[in-house]
Amino acid sequence: TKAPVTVTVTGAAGQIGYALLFRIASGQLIGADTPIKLRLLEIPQAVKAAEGTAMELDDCAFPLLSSVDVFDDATAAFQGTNVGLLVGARPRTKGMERGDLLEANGGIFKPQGEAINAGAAEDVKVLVVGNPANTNALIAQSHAPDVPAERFTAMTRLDHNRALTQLAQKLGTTVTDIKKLTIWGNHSATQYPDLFHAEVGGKIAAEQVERSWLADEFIPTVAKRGAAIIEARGASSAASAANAAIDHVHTWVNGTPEGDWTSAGVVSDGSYGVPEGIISSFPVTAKDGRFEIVQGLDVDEFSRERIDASVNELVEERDAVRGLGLI
Ligand code: NAX
Repeated sequence: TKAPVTVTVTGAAGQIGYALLFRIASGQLIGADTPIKLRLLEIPQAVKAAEGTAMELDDCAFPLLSSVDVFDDATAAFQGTNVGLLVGARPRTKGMERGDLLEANGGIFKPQGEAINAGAAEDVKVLVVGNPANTNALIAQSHAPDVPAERFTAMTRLDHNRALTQLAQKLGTTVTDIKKLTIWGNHSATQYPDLFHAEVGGKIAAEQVERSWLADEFIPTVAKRGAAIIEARGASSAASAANAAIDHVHTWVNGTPEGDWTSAGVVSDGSYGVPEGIISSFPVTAKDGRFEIVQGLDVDEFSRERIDASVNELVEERDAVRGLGLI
C-alpha cells in the first residue's frame, strides 16, 4: 500500500458529510490502495454529531481508514491536510441579502484559507462544495498566499454529471457514450452546460438534438436541478453532491481519460475571456495531479452570450466580496 493521505472534511455532520465520509473511508476518493486519515471539522454545536459519525466510521472497520479525528478549530483540522473538502457553509436563509450571505461565508472561508496556508501539506488540494462555491473558493484562496492558487477549486462536477444523464436520456444512450461535455461559469442558475463541443458516439451532441430542446429544456433543467431535488425530496442534493465531490478529487488525482475532459471551477488564467483570478468552471483535463484548462475551443455566439452572463455574475460576486474586504 501507499503512504496515507490526510483528508479534512468541513461540515462533517451535515447531510453531504454523512453521504461523503463513508465513501472516502472505503477508498473511493483516491484509490483502493491508499490509506486515509480523516480529520473532521464542525462548529462546536455539531461536534457531538460529528463524533457520532466518527463512531460509525469505526464500526465499519474499513481496511483503509487509519484514523478519524474531530475538531472545532480550523487550524488544527487542516494540520497536514493533503485534500481539503470544504463542505460546511452558511446557507441563505429567508430575507437574507446577497451581501449578508457573502459576509457570513467570508467568516468561514477566510479563517479556513488561513488555516490551510498555515498548516496543510505542501501538495494540498482543496475542493469547495459549500455555496456560493466559486466565490467561497476565491475567498479561501486569497487567504492562502503560500499555496499555489491552482490548488483551490470549486465543484461543478454535480452539474456536469446532471448534464451527462439528461443528454443520455434524451438520446437513449448511456453516459459512457458522452465525451467532452462542459459546464462553464458559476455553480448557480446562470451556469452554461455546453453541448457544442460534447460528443456522443463521436458526433457533436448539439447536432443530435433540436435546438429548442437544448435552449428551453436541457439548459434550464440542468441549471435548476438543485431546486427540483429540493422540491421532490424536501431536502437539497446530498448523495449526488457527495458523489460529485468524490469524482472531482478522484479525477484530479488520477487524471482524465485520453480524448475526454471534465468540468471544474478553477482559477482563470484569462482563457476564453474569463477575467484572470476568478474561479470559474471550464473544460479541464487532469494529469499528474494538475488540472489544465482545455485550450483553443471555438465559442459561437450562442455559447458566448451564456458564458459571459455566468462569468459576469462571478465578477459581481468578486467585486462584492472585495467591497466587503473579504479578499
Ligand atoms: P447541511 O446544512 O446539512 O450541513 C452543513 C454543515 O456544515 C452543518 O453540519 C454545519 O454545522 C457545518 N458548518 C457550518 N459552518 C461551519 C464551519 N465554519 N466549519 C465547519 N463546519 C461548518 O448542508 P449540506 O446539505 O451538507 O450542504 C453543504 C453545502 O453544500 C451547502 O452550502 C450547499 O449549498 C452546498 N451544495 C453545493 C453543491 C455544489 O454542487 N457545489 C451541491 C449540493 C449542495 O447544495
